[in-house]
Amino acid sequence: MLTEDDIKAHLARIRDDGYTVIEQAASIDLVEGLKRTLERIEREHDLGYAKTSFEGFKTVRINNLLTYDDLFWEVPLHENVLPVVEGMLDRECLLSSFCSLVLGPGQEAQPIHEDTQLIPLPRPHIPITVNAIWALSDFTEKNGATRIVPGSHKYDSSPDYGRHYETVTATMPAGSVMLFDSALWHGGGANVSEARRFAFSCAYCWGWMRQQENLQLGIPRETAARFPRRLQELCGYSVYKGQFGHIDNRDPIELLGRERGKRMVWEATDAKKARMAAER
Ligand SMILES: O=C(O)CCC(=O)C(=O)O
Repeated sequence: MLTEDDIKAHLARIRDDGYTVIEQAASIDLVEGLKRTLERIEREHDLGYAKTSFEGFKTVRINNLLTYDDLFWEVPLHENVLPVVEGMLDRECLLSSFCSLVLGPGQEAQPIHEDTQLIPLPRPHIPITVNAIWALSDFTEKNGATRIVPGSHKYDSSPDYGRHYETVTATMPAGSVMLFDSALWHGGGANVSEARRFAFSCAYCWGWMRQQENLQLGIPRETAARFPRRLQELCGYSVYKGQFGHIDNRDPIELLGRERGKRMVWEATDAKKARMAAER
């Protein structure tokens, strides 16, 4: 488990270089279980390659992963990853998207991009989304390890789509997780090996932002009701600062049969005023 000092060191690296690698974040047992589960789901649901060049014509991507198997619930909540994300954003952050990225042999390199470039904010800006790339296979030069441009999260522009850039390859052993500020320029590598490259992308955003995947509508209510409370909150059954995300002044987590979390901000303000008056 990460210590406070580990968390600080990872946060400093992300601030300075745009990324950090958490080695041995996940146990080999968990990694093997996740890979087996992905393979079974691909078979059972007859899932094939993606249909766009960005997603990869030789890549299998499964979106809305939390609906497929309870084992996947461990990923967004992982104790060696989530505390670093919470340190970059805050504890009221949200899961933005969670999908598998399984690159088959012959997959070409993905164009260099950044994940928030469609958001009309001047660059550079504060981190608004954090992506965790989970290596479920060893990530190598040959099998399509993610390529990154270190420090590019500080650039004042996004990359030109389809242009060639000098990159560093994020090679890392299976079980490692690369966490990066989503403004970092990056892209999947080319898989020129004979084997598939298994990975997840698990991205988080601020609680005041729109998530990339609509998890409240995409995950059946009865599935979300079985999640641990923290995962429910991450999926949007929560209210940011007691203001954003409420339903008629109620916390959406009540829809899952839970006690509400924090009070709404306006109620909390009155309660604070009353408390201060009573103390006078
Ligand atoms: O597959 C990878 O290594 C990176 C994928 C990626 O950056 C994306 O799909 O946005």
